[in-house]
Order: sequence, then C-alpha cells, then structure tokens
Amino acid sequence: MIEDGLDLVAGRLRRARRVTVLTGAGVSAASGVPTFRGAGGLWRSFRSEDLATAQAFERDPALVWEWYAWRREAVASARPNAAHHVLAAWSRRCSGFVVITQNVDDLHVHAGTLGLVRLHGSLWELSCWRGCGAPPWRNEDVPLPELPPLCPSCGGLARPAVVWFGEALPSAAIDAAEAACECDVFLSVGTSSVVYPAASFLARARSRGAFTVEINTEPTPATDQVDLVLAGPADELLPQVDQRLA
Ligand code: BV8
Repeated sequence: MIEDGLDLVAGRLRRARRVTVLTGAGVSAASGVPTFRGAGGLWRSFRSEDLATAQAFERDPALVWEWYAWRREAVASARPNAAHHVLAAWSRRCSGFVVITQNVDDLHVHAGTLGLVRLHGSLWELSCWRGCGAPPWRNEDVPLPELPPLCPSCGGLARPAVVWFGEALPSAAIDAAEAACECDVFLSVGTSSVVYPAASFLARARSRGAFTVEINTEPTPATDQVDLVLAGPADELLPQVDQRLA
C-alpha cells in the first residue's frame, strides 16, 4: 500500500538529522519540461546524448545551439511545481538537507532551494568555447539575440555552460555531492539512474548506512537497490510525504 510507504518515509525523515535528495528530469516533468529519455527525449531525430557532446558542437555548433535555444524556450515558460516547492521548503526547514540535481533548468533555484548542488550546470549560463579565460556568464534572453551567441570577451563562439557527455563534472559539485552521501535518508526522485557519476551516489549513500528511497513513475536500474520504492509522480507524492511531517 502506498500509504504505508508514505508513513514509513515520513517516520524516517522525522528522525533524520541529514537528508539528501538526488533529482532528475522527472521532477520537472509536471512543469512541462521535456525529460531526456521520456516521450520528449527526442529533438527532431536526435537523441539527447548525441547533441550534448563537445564533438557534436565541434561538428555543428549551429545545430547544437538550435537544440539549446529550443530547450531554453520550453523552460522559460515553465514554473516550479509542487515537488520543487516541497524540496525548497525542506531545505529552509532543515539545516542538514541537501538537494543534488542533474537538471539544468534551474527550477530548483526559482523555487528558492537552499544548499542546492547543480551537477550538470545551467541552460541559463554560457561560457567561452575557446576557453579565453572569461568567467561563465548568465543570459536569460529568450530568444537569444544572435545564434550562435558569441563570447563578450574574445568574440569567439560561446557554448552552453552545461556538462556534456565525456566531460568532467565541476569538482566542487562532486565534492559536495559525495559529502552529502553521508546522510540518514537518501531520496532518488525522478531520475532514470543511468547517467554517471550522478547514478553512483545512491549506492554510495546506501553503503554509508542511509535509508534509501526511490520516487519514480517507472522502475529504473536503482529500483531493486533501494530500501523503499514509492511508485508515482513526484509532484503528487512529495506533498503527501510533507503532509505527514506536519
Ligand atoms: C564523464 C547536461 C568522464 C547537458 C547531462 C559509468 C558507467 C557507464 C557510463 C559512464 C560511466 N561513467 C561515465 C560514463 C559516461 C557518461 C554516462 O553516464 N553515460 C550514460 C548515458 C551511460 N557520463 C559522462 O559522460 C559524464 N562525464 O564521465 O566524464 C571524465 C572524467 C574526468 C575527466 C574527463 C572526463 C557526464 C554526464 C553528464 C552529461 N550531461 N546533462 C544537457 O542537459 O544538455 S546528463 C542529462 O541526462 C541530465 O542532466 C541527466 O543527468 C540525464 C538524464 O537523466 P534523468 O534526469 O534521470 O532524465 P531521464 O529522462 O533519463 O529520466 C526521467 C525519469 O523520470 C524516468 O525514470 C521517468 O520514469 C521519471 N519520471 C517522469 N515523470 C515523472 C518521473 N518521476 C517522478 N515523477 C514524475 N512526474
């Protein structure tokens, strides 16, 4: 019964000093943001993995920028949903609470989440493709005035300041995420648990004694690794857990 699962996780959260939540595209699905592997995962005929690489950008920067401009357009009209709001409230209520996100839509930021660890960057930040030394900059223009956008410092090509496949994650984010795996409860919410190193944190937290929970509408490779599965939409289940904490 889902009710028993909701009561169980609420009981664990009430007793927990340290709680960590890993989120993926499924958390933003109810906000209308296309997921990576779900129905919206394909752009034209391209798989996300084929476009989110430095090789693809090297080959055809205009094509890759068209895809990111399309995603920025889709996210620009999106608003945080109940899942984002519950996690933001928990981050304000509990000092030992950390959200690690794979999402680049910044909806957790817009929900006011404290202590957010962004593993893969942001759609709203750009950096210099040449690496001229200019620090990454924020640009929320939709549409972008020019495609592809240029580096304001050297005039060369700009790239989205996201982590592409084959690229290392920011070491500060990795360090913060690994530290957050020392927790009492670890929730894996709305992620297909196939992209690494993000998908490694659940096992890491489990090996350190955390009570682990998966919230997802579908089974994933993590489903048989966790202590508890809550099968359903995060935007419905997280508010139900929150009600039980009141
Ligand atoms: C690296 C930014 C090395 C860009 C992204 C170990 C084993 C196997 C492979 C590897 C490995 N280690 C490394 C690799 C390679 C690779 C990898 O993991 N490949 C996978 C595909 C097998 N990893 C990398 O390349 C990483 N870099 O390893 O570098 C290195 C090291 C040192 C020095 C140099 C190099 C970089 C990975 C990051 C890539 N960038 N994003 C952009 O966004 O454009 S990844 C991107 O895809 C997302 O950020 C996210 O991480 C991932 C998508 O996954 P999800 O978010 O989970 O989304 P998805 O659509 O898949 O699933 C949605 C889920 O939600 C589903 O389960 C669905 O059922 C559920 N759902 C839907 N609706 C709801 C819901 N759940 C709840 N409620 C709902 N309403």
